[in-house]
Amino acid sequence: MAQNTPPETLTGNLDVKEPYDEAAGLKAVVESFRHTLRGTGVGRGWKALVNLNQKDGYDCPSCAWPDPDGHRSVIAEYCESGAKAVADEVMTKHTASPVLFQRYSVADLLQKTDLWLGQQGRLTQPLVLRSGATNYEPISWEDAFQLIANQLKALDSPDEAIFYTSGRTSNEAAFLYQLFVRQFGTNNMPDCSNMCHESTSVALAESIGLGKASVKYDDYEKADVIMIMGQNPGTNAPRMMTPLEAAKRNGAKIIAVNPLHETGLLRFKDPQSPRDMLFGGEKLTDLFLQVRINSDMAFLKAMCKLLLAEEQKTPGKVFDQSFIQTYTSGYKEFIKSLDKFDLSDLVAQCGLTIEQIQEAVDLIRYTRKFIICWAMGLTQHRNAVSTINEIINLLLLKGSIGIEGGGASPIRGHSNVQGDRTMGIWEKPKPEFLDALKKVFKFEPPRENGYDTVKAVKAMHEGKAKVFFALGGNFAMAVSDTNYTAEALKKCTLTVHVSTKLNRSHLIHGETALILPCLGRTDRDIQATGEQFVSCESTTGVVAQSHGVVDPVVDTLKSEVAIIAELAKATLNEKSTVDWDSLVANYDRIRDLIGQVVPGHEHYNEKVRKPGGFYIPNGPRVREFKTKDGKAHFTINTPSHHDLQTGELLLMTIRSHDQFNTTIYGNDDRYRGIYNERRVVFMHRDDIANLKLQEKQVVDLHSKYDGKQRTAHRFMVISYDIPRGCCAAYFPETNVLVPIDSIAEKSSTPTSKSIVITVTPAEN
Ligand SMILES: Nc1nc2c(c(=O)[nH]1)N[C@H]1C(S)=C(S)[C@@H](COP(=O)(O)OP(=O)(O)OC[C@H]3O[C@@H](n4cnc5c(=O)[nH]c(N)nc54)[C@H](O)[C@@H]3O)O[C@H]1N2
Ligand SMILES: Nc1nc2c(c(=O)[nH]1)N[C@H]1C(S)=C(S)[C@@H](COP(=O)(O)OP(=O)(O)OC[C@H]3O[C@@H](n4cnc5c(=O)[nH]c(N)nc54)[C@H](O)[C@@H]3O)O[C@H]1N2
Ligand SMILES: [Mo]
Repeated sequence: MAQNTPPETLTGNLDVKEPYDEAAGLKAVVESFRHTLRGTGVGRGWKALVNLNQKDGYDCPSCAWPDPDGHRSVIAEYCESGAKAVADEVMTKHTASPVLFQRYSVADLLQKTDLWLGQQGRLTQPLVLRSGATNYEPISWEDAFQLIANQLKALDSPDEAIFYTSGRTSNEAAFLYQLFVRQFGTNNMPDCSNMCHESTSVALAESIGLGKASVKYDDYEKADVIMIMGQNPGTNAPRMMTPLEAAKRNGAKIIAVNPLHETGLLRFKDPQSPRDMLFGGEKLTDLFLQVRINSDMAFLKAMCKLLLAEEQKTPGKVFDQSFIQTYTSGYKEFIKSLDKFDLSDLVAQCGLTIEQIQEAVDLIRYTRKFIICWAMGLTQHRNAVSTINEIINLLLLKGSIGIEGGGASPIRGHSNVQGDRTMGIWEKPKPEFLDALKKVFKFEPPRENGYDTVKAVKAMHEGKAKVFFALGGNFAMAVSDTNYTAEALKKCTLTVHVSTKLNRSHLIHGETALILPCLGRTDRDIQATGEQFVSCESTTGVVAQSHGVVDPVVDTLKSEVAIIAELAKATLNEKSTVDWDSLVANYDRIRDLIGQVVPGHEHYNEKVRKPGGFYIPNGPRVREFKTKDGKAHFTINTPSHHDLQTGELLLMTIRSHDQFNTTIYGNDDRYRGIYNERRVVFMHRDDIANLKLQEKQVVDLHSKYDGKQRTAHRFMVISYDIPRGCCAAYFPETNVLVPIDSIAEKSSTPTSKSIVITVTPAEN
């Protein structure tokens, strides 16, 4: 079988040091500059950095954390992670030009690491891998569009095509993309959200009627207690540390719930605060709760039970009874259901003591100003949707939804993943959205639900889908069950990737394959009527402009908007009711159309030009719950047990400090003290001893599911402070272990954070 995974070889240079005890600080600033300026040319790198997240600059491509509502730091609103993402995009020294593809065949490139692939720089020209060919070769834009259009038109049904989206696509490109795909005739629009915060969207829609955060940026600074669950903000949302620090200065308490003592949760130095740089940063976490993997629901239930006891002691003081009566349903049933769960069982499940949980309860007992935030540590489990619903139960008891300084705060990942969904990138579009499309564009949109990512992989396997088109991302590496997913992609007649950088998905291809190079977030975008900007939505629902600032590395790149429009023209011909050229010429015209279709985006052009952008309307924020009965819902959820057999461990697949999803910036994970190696598995020292393994021993990891064994070869054992029975390793290398059928109930998100594995000495 041809290789589908990154090479399973070790660097041989692993170095392990003590984990950091503080995040950011001078070291991060130095790292940022080193990364940005290395290879970018000082002028380009600097220009890119100073414009990052400024009100007239571009939106950081690294994460969906919002910009401050008011003051912004003068130099730049950036962090180490953003600087690395920018450097990755603006690098000029190397370009992945056709010469590279002449020199290396696809088979050669497959032998390279993901780090090496990314280091080849920006893609410069459309490339085609023709049926049976060994190397990609240049193709004109026109021929590329014609080739795709011909294949799409030759399909028996539009549902035989799949159109994936990653989360960097702007609102303007996303809106045009879904319009093209629906005019073509399918809702097969899986996106990275399916693997990310889908569980959040499903849970929040069920319980509070909107799948988005109920907090605003400023709420952080007004909160009394902030509980951070299943998230590593120091690495993955470093700019969130600034309001957390401000909250602390205002007297807030922070609770962290995580199997790992993540550095960013311990202490933080704001690289933009001279005071911090001189005097040392803030101790962030007041109460660290080292839970077992996937025991969060048991922990939350234990909290609810202890809070109920407090409420019974001092009725009306602990729960917000007036909020509960006016705005919620299901309270009585929920309270009654708590009797079914034994407190000591719950406490034992999460691996904490009752005193620790009581401490958390004491912190929130008398306050309503309570925020809970969460990320992948909660969304990627089988019972993820119910766990998130349990978060809402707790917030509803406290009346913490729709008040200043309180609320639900999922922290989204990709910088515009939330906006893409708002623009209609969704395999399950709402009938109202389709009705609006029909009215404005005068066509009959398809009404049947399309494929999510997991269903898309299966459809390709089964021959039900034959063309795979990706607007960004790295599907083959991001989706679970790497070998299964790769085999699915290889069965396609055509795979197409619109990309900024070379990645492994270009090498795991259908019979014919295309790479279409596009402008990135940092690039200036000039069209017929002049320079254009795009817009993005942050995790708190602010829509703001993003202007590219550097000249594209070559002039052959097209914007995502232009690529979609050309493809639509070539595919739909006279069938389309849209004047695609005029939309590309001036993106204001796209925004005018969005304003007619998407609620909250009326007068889009005017509102988005206001400095800092605008908040889109948010029901829960004003206590309007768009559920069937107009109330916020208490739900009854049951914790799930992982009955591990002897020798089994529960694996979570996480990010290192030197990666952005599947883009690897380097082999270090500085905050966790790991240098020069990614193939490591973090284990408790007693588990290492019990399994008769040694520190730094090379092992294979196996998962068994539905009678099938999957193996990830060659990882080095690291003794780490992690609960017994739990272990951690980096994705994407461990995605081979995540079975395609192991998905969350209701959201179908792969269970990337709870995989039962065994660990054995490496075969060779
Ligand atoms: N630099 C950088 N920034 C990024 C990204 C990146 O790769 N690099 N990716 C972006 C994207 S798309 C996303 S979605 C976000 C991801 O941001 P995170 O969700 O922070 O990313 P992960 O590394 O997956 O970390 C999950 C965290 O949850 C914890 N965890 C795992 N399982 C459990 C559990 O069962 N319970 C609890 N309580 N905790 C658990 C882990 O120990 C870890 O701290 O970051 C975004 N920002
Ligand atoms: N085991 C495991 N698997 C996971 C996760 C996990 O925690 N564990 N996390 C999941 C999560 S949260 C997510 S969001 C997914 C991520 O899945 P994806 O979004 O599919 O993956 P990325 O690595 O973010 O995509 C990187 C590629 O996007 C392209 N790119 C970058 N910028 C642009 C741009 O501006 N335009 C275009 N067109 N292309 C661009 C580059 O070519 C780059 O190689 O992975 C998921 N997979
Ligand atoms: Mo994500």
